[in-house]
Amino acid sequence: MATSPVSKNTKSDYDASSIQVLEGLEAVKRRPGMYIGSTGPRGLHHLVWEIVDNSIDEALAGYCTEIHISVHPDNSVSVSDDGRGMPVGRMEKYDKSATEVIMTTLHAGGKFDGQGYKVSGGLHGVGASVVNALSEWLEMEIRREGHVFTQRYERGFPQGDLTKGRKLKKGEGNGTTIRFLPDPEVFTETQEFSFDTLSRRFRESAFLNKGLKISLVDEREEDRAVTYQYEGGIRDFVAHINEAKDPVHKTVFYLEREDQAGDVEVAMQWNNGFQDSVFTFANNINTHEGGAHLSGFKAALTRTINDYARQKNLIKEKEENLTGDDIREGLAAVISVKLREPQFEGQTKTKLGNTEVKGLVESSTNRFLAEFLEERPGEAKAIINKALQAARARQAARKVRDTIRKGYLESSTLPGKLADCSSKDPARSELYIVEGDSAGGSAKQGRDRNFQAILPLRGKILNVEKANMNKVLSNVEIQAMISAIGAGVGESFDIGQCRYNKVVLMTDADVDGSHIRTLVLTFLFRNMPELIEAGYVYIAQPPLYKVTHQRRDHYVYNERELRETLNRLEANGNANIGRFKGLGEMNPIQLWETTMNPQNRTLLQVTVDSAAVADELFTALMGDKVEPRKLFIEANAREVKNLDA
Ligand code: 1YM
Repeated sequence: MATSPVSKNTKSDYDASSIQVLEGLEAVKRRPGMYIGSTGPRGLHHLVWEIVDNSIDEALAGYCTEIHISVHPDNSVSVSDDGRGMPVGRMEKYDKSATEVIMTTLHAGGKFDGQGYKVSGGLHGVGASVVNALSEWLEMEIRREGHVFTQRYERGFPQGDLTKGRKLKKGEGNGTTIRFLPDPEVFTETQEFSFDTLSRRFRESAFLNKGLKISLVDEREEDRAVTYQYEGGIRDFVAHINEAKDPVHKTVFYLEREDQAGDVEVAMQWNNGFQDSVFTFANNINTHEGGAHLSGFKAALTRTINDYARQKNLIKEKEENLTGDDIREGLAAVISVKLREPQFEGQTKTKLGNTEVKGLVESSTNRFLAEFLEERPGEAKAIINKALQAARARQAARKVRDTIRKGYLESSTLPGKLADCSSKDPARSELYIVEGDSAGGSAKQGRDRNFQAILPLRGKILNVEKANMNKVLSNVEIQAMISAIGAGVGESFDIGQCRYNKVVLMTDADVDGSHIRTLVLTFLFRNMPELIEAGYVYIAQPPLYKVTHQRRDHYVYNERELRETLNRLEANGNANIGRFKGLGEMNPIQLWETTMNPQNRTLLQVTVDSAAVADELFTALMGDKVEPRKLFIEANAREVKNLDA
């Protein structure tokens, strides 16, 4: 919002600002990706985040308690809140209502008074006008000053002024409702809103804004509705993360501190797993790259736990201190700060730069955690024991790792089962990780040995969610993968050393195959996340059926294609349909033609959108509690497929 003093309303001023408005929204239409990241599914959902963020800002300012979102059958979305209602007064400088200025001016999200926190301003944070520009139509309803105000836009152009309509009924409170239809000329592929994507984000927002009620209704399907409201805020978030795990102590640690510099909230609880799940947020934005709040938290955690353990003689005088990694093993934690002027840095602008926040988080965590431990000696002991166990396992793992490094990495011996390619150029080279020796044999014969390497895995690899590092690194199949990829593992992983820029998982198209694939993906996600982030990990798509018709073979990859192929061939029962039970059933030539030949194959690239989502997914799939896992697979079958994609 232009907060500069209102200048004299001369005719030329009016023209100038009108032209600016037009140019602004035109720029958005010309290059939508610059403003919302993409015109794919992410950009589409971004439109909703942009509008809902305005409602959340209103909640942060203390005026809004409920947000309701509906997805309508025509793929339009409405967002409604019970805040003050967007300002409706006339703005002299623009000769327009404030509403229209907000809806047609880029970055007009700023607060009039410069007070309070804002969600927007993070990753994209471009304001409602961008949504307006990219919507075929958008309708506003503002309940404020005793009346209902309405206005409609088409592709960002107002269709008439903001109109003051009927009086508010008794009991009808203030608020804002925006309904919009994403412009099909911008979001070209048929794109629909995903209930799962929307609901997951709203649940996260509800966790991060204690007490705020967010409900979502999907009118496209019956009975698809959720409501989130958490009186415990991020305390409930941590409990949710640990839902599928076994906590090692009862009470979720929680602190809240309001300070001149900003508000801090920390919640944590240890579980008996081996990974840490520490999520950080600044003004509700997920700071994937960490930053000042995370550094402050880590420093305080390491120091306070060590101090306590020494004071209670749980670490002996001549023993080493526990490391940060030891202490964070099995830790589920959420750190959320709210700042007046957050500085976002880093490659993806998700690293918090405000240096003053480190001390703030550090001192509050030190103090509250020391008290927490003093007051609950039983829980404190369980936490320290968990870290001591981690320390022992880590020392053992270090020995194993040294052996691996000496044995494989340093002398650059490759595993015996690997049929390497002749190319030494990682950019050209591909590693196929193949399920079973027989499929491995076909792949070895069928491949193009110039640039395709084959590593067969025997049976199931170890489930890394259920084993500590020591065991993981002692597993032969895992050792073979690590040394074939050649870039090390864990903290010492170096993507620059990676011997292949494509690592392709090729498993049977059945339940066992998908289980093995999940196991390998879990291992990679936990121990070489950079490999996935770099986009080096792929999934091969072997065909499900071979349709033979008039002596020609047609390979088919799913049931829908099977029906289509049969229709197309007008086979009328004259075709022979063979189902491939596994990769091993294909001869080398078939395997090459259908699954490995770059000319014909489809590879699905593995991407992990949000670390928190991925973490939840892997824990639910691979953790040891059966019930949540079953539920999760049922509820997220589509997402699991997306994750693979
Ligand atoms: C469904 C979307 O946009 N709600 C909303 C937006 C605003 C206000 C209240 C608001 C803010 C302020 C004062 C203030 C906005 N105001 C602005 C601007 N819901 C939705 N609810 N009064 C009302 O921040 O001071 C932008 S959005 F620019 F006026 F501040």
